[in-house]
Amino acid sequence: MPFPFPTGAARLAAAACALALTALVGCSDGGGGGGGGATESATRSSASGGTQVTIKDFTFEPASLTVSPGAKVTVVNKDSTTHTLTASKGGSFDTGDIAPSKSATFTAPSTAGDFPYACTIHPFMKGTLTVQ
Ligand SMILES: [Cu+2]
Repeated sequence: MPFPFPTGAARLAAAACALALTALVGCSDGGGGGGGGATESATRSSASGGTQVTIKDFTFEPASLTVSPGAKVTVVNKDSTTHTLTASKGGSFDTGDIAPSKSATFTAPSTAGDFPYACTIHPFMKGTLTVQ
Protein backbone atom coordinates (compact mmCIF):
# COMPACT_ATOMS: atom_id res chain seq x y z
CA MET A 1 0.00 0.00 0.00
CA PRO A 2 1.45 3.40 -0.87
CA PHE A 3 0.48 4.84 2.46
CA PRO A 4 2.81 7.84 2.62
CA PHE A 5 1.84 9.04 -0.85
CA PRO A 6 -1.64 10.41 -0.02
CA THR A 7 -0.27 12.05 3.06
CA GLY A 8 2.41 13.74 1.03
CA ALA A 9 -0.13 14.80 -1.57
CA ALA A 10 -2.39 16.28 1.10
CA ARG A 11 0.52 18.19 2.53
CA LEU A 12 1.30 19.54 -0.93
CA ALA A 13 -2.31 20.50 -1.47
CA ALA A 14 -2.38 22.34 1.84
CA ALA A 15 0.74 24.21 0.88
CA ALA A 16 -0.80 25.11 -2.48
CA CYS A 17 -3.94 26.41 -0.72
CA ALA A 18 -1.87 28.61 1.54
CA LEU A 19 -0.04 29.98 -1.45
CA ALA A 20 -3.29 30.62 -3.29
CA LEU A 21 -4.76 32.44 -0.29
CA THR A 22 -1.68 34.59 0.00
CA ALA A 23 -1.88 35.40 -3.66
CA LEU A 24 -5.57 36.33 -3.37
CA VAL A 25 -4.99 38.64 -0.42
CA GLY A 26 -2.07 40.24 -2.18
CA CYS A 27 -4.18 40.72 -5.26
CA SER A 28 -7.08 42.43 -3.48
CA ASP A 29 -4.64 44.63 -1.59
CA GLY A 30 -2.88 45.85 -4.68
CA GLY A 31 -5.80 46.10 -7.09
CA GLY A 32 -8.31 47.88 -4.85
CA GLY A 33 -9.68 51.38 -5.28
CA GLY A 34 -11.52 51.31 -8.58
CA GLY A 35 -13.19 54.70 -8.14
CA GLY A 36 -16.62 55.80 -6.90
CA GLY A 37 -20.00 56.09 -8.57
CA ALA A 38 -20.20 59.85 -9.05
CA THR A 39 -21.38 59.62 -12.64
CA GLU A 40 -24.91 58.58 -11.71
CA SER A 41 -25.99 61.84 -10.07
CA ALA A 42 -24.52 63.86 -12.92
CA THR A 43 -26.61 61.92 -15.40
CA ARG A 44 -29.77 62.42 -13.39
CA SER A 45 -29.39 66.19 -12.96
CA SER A 46 -28.94 66.73 -16.68
CA ALA A 47 -32.01 64.61 -17.41
CA SER A 48 -34.25 66.65 -15.11
CA GLY A 49 -33.02 70.05 -16.27
CA GLY A 50 -35.26 72.48 -18.09
CA THR A 51 -38.59 72.45 -16.27
CA GLN A 52 -37.53 72.72 -12.66
CA VAL A 53 -37.05 75.73 -10.42
CA THR A 54 -35.17 75.31 -7.18
CA ILE A 55 -35.63 77.73 -4.29
CA LYS A 56 -32.54 78.05 -2.14
CA ASP A 57 -31.31 80.86 0.09
CA PHE A 58 -34.38 82.98 -0.82
CA THR A 59 -33.50 82.79 -4.49
CA PHE A 60 -35.22 81.20 -7.48
CA GLU A 61 -32.73 79.13 -9.45
CA PRO A 62 -32.64 79.68 -12.34
CA ALA A 63 -34.15 83.15 -12.04
CA SER A 64 -35.14 83.03 -15.72
CA LEU A 65 -36.61 79.82 -17.03
CA THR A 66 -37.80 79.21 -20.58
CA VAL A 67 -40.45 76.53 -21.13
CA SER A 68 -42.94 75.43 -23.75
CA PRO A 69 -46.57 76.58 -23.56
CA GLY A 70 -48.50 74.53 -21.03
CA ALA A 71 -45.34 72.86 -19.69
CA LYS A 72 -45.39 71.36 -16.22
CA VAL A 73 -42.86 73.12 -14.03
CA THR A 74 -41.71 71.58 -10.77
CA VAL A 75 -40.66 73.91 -7.97
CA VAL A 76 -38.42 72.45 -5.26
CA ASN A 77 -38.06 74.31 -1.98
CA LYS A 78 -34.64 73.60 -0.50
CA ASP A 79 -34.90 76.34 2.12
CA SER A 80 -35.94 75.88 5.73
CA THR A 81 -38.86 78.28 5.34
CA THR A 82 -42.07 78.20 3.28
CA HIS A 83 -42.08 79.87 -0.15
CA THR A 84 -44.44 80.25 -3.09
CA LEU A 85 -43.88 80.78 -6.79
CA THR A 86 -46.71 83.08 -7.86
CA ALA A 87 -47.27 84.97 -11.09
CA SER A 88 -46.96 88.71 -10.46
CA LYS A 89 -49.44 89.82 -13.12
CA GLY A 90 -52.69 88.17 -14.02
CA GLY A 91 -52.25 85.32 -11.55
CA SER A 92 -51.90 82.78 -14.33
CA PHE A 93 -49.92 80.38 -12.15
CA ASP A 94 -49.34 79.87 -8.46
CA THR A 95 -47.83 76.98 -6.55
CA GLY A 96 -49.38 78.02 -3.27
CA ASP A 97 -47.33 77.47 -0.13
CA ILE A 98 -44.42 75.07 -0.55
CA ALA A 99 -43.24 73.79 2.80
CA PRO A 100 -39.50 73.35 3.47
CA SER A 101 -37.98 70.45 1.50
CA LYS A 102 -41.23 69.94 -0.39
CA SER A 103 -41.99 70.52 -4.03
CA ALA A 104 -44.98 71.66 -6.05
CA THR A 105 -45.90 71.68 -9.72
CA PHE A 106 -47.65 74.33 -11.76
CA THR A 107 -48.64 74.54 -15.41
CA ALA A 108 -47.04 77.26 -17.51
CA PRO A 109 -49.38 79.61 -19.44
CA SER A 110 -50.44 78.37 -22.86
CA THR A 111 -49.57 81.69 -24.49
CA ALA A 112 -46.06 82.88 -25.29
CA GLY A 113 -44.58 85.73 -23.32
CA ASP A 114 -42.58 86.75 -20.28
CA PHE A 115 -44.30 86.10 -16.96
CA PRO A 116 -42.63 87.67 -13.94
CA TYR A 117 -43.28 85.90 -10.69
CA ALA A 118 -42.43 86.37 -7.03
CA CYS A 119 -42.82 84.71 -3.67
CA THR A 120 -45.93 86.07 -1.96
CA ILE A 121 -44.31 85.61 1.45
CA HIS A 122 -41.04 87.27 0.45
CA PRO A 123 -41.87 89.75 -2.36
CA PHE A 124 -38.19 90.54 -2.90
CA MET A 125 -37.81 87.03 -4.34
CA LYS A 126 -38.36 87.47 -8.05
CA GLY A 127 -37.95 85.50 -11.24
CA THR A 128 -39.27 85.33 -14.77
CA LEU A 129 -40.91 82.49 -16.65
CA THR A 130 -40.56 82.79 -20.39
CA VAL A 131 -43.02 80.82 -22.50
CA GLN A 132 -42.11 80.31 -26.12
CU1 LIG B 1 -40.41 83.04 -0.02
